Amino acid sequence: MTIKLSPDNIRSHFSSAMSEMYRSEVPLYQELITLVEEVNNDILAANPELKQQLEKTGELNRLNVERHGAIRVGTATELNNIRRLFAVMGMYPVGYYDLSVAGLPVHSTAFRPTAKSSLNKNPFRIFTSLLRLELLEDQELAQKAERILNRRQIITDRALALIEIAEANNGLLETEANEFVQEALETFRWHSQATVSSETYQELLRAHSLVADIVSFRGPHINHLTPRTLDIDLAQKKMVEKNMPAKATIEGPPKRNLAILLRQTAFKALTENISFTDGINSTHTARFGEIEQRGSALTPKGRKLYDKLLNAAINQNGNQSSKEGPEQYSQALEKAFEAFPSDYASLAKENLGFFEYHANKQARKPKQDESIEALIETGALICSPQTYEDFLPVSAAGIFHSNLDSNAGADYTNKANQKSFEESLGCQVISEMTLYKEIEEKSLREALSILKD
Ligand code: OOG
Ligand code: NI
Repeated sequence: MTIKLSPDNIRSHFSSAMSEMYRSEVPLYQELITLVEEVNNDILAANPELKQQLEKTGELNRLNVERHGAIRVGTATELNNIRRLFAVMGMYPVGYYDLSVAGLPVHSTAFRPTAKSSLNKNPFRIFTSLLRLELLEDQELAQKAERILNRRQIITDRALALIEIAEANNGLLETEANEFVQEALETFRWHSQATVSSETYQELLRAHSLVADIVSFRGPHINHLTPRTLDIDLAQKKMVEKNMPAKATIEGPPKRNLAILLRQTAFKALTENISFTDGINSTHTARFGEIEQRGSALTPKGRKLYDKLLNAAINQNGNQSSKEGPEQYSQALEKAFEAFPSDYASLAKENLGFFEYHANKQARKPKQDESIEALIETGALICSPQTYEDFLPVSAAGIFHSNLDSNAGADYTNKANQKSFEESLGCQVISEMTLYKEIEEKSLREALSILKD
């Protein structure tokens, strides 16, 4: 048989294989999945309008399989190969995230599907960070770290061979794809045996705990997998009730009637036993659990307003971890976001959000020159908000920090370098704003042509 398995199908298989692996590696993750499923079922039962909206946008079916994860790689070659690996599953680098502003020696992108139909099939995303050894103060140690990294190969020989086959043949046959999923999984597996001595590990840890996590192991272990909840406040409450070590504050916008962008919370990294090459045993904290609630994607104008209000709340209150405490931060955040419209009509009118359009097939044909607004008004065109499919740098920094125990406050003051990141990656990152705009325009064109038929 020469039937190829589509990248969408390979991604679905991979996402469920990864979820299964993480479930067995981190049992608390399974508890989180169960908790989120319960919350989602309750919310859908109590909220038919939300259910209808998710049905309309095709998101209801993906809800129970929707996950994102994160990895951290050490070198340009690793990032480049990871890009090729994800491309086999239809995942492409979207967005550039500079985390140096938050004192983290990494910059990142998110590999994810880009077409609406692929997102709805399975929106599996991997937030991928590249270590920036050039930012470390101790350049001698940076060189040592580089030598260690250059010795490892994070993708198996067979996976690399299958990537080459996929590139040459424009896809994989089903048997090849099944093998690829198993081989690719190896890259993300946890290894409790470090590749360095305890002394080197301590040195790396002193430079930055992220450096120790990235350099000391055989590969970029998946450090969390995140299910999507429809009510993060309720899920957070349940996490606390179940004595999960939940983070004190929810990252992102405050709780509002109209969900925008992304809200996230996590349970803190587990302390796990590891052993070094000199036989000494110790512990390492890297892997954690996270949940997210997704809301409307914002236009550049909407995003600018979001950033302004978020910064106002942060500046007013120090930051979340300051002495002021999480309560005060929440209040400052809620107050600041009163300036953000809280209904979809205003979001659309003020050009703050991205939407998608569907034709109401029962509607009458549009009259000549009938405006979009009029078609929406009469119910011929149905306009739904697009879900935000990406990440937020300030939130990501908050998640990183909640899982790092030392020297998280290093000051690299704004060293964004998208160009160097793209050179390592081997291509440019895709602009998320362009994707949302294209989905909006295409859905409008299609809906209008259905109505006119
Ligand atoms: C990634 C942290 C960022 C998110 O959802 O924003 C993240 C990491 O810790 O490697 O996962
Ligand atoms: Ni995450």
